[in-house]
Amino acid sequence: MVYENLQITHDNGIALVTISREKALNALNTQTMLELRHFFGEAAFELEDLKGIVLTGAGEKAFVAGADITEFSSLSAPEGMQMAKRGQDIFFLVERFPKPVVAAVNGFALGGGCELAMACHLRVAGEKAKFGQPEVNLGLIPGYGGTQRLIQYIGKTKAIELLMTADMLGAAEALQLGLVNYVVPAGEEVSKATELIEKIAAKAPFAISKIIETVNAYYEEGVDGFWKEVDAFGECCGTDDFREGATAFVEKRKANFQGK
Ligand code: CO8
Repeated sequence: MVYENLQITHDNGIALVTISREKALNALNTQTMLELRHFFGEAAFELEDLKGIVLTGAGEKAFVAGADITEFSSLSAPEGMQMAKRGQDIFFLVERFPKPVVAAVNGFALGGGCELAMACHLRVAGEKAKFGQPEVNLGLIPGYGGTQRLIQYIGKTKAIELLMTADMLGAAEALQLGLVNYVVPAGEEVSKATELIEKIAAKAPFAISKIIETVNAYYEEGVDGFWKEVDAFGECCGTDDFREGATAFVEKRKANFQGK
């Protein structure tokens, strides 16, 4: 697939995905959503020696200012359901991606943009970043998982307030509430996100994929996360990397994981 709205670079094992519709504050139109689906569902799996993915928005003003409002102003109820379900499925691809995905939030992360950042495993915010779910201003509610993930990150008390008032959170407050992992000076979001991926890349890749799977399991309806952990722990024990990690500890040296 030829991407119109995603710019992708792949250097030193780190894919930098930039959503590039700067004139519309990187709003997620249908084409962009299709490109995200293709990247996280197919293309990223083919990148050699991938350590992780940094997701950001073009320009200094926005990460993503939401779903593209010009595209959905006349949706019928069934069309709205279809669009929300399709978007949720795409964001699940992000959340379930087996390597770390870090959002580098360089400005507005609103509506679908906040939801996309929340689907990432980690979030680094620039000091000018702003987060919010302003859908009620449009007579809507979030449709790409925002009502669920916002509660997961910051708890019901503050989440329901933000969802009902459409108030925005600044970076410092987002950090204090646990919505983001780090706040950095504007312009340093991508380098901090890259640093986090490099740190994780020194660990055993299979174990990292199992961390993602088991943490996600906590929130999955009908899944026993404790049992999932038992299962995944056993799988890790069957890897060469586990033997290497344990041997390296005994030999007082740094482990050299091979991802096997
Ligand atoms: N969609 C389309 N265009 C947008 C969007 C958007 N979400 N946000 C900004 N733009 C466009 C503006 O229309 C403007 O275009 P133009 O220059 O052609 O007029 C350009 O980007 C610059 O924006 P502003 O001039 O408004 O810039 P300001 O600095 O004055 O304001 C804001 C910045 C505060 C970010 C403002 O643009 C804003 O409020 N944007 C909308 C934010 C919003 O409501 N987001 C939520 C959208 S709904 C959503 O995401 C639901 C997701 C789930 C959907 C489920 C399926 C139906």
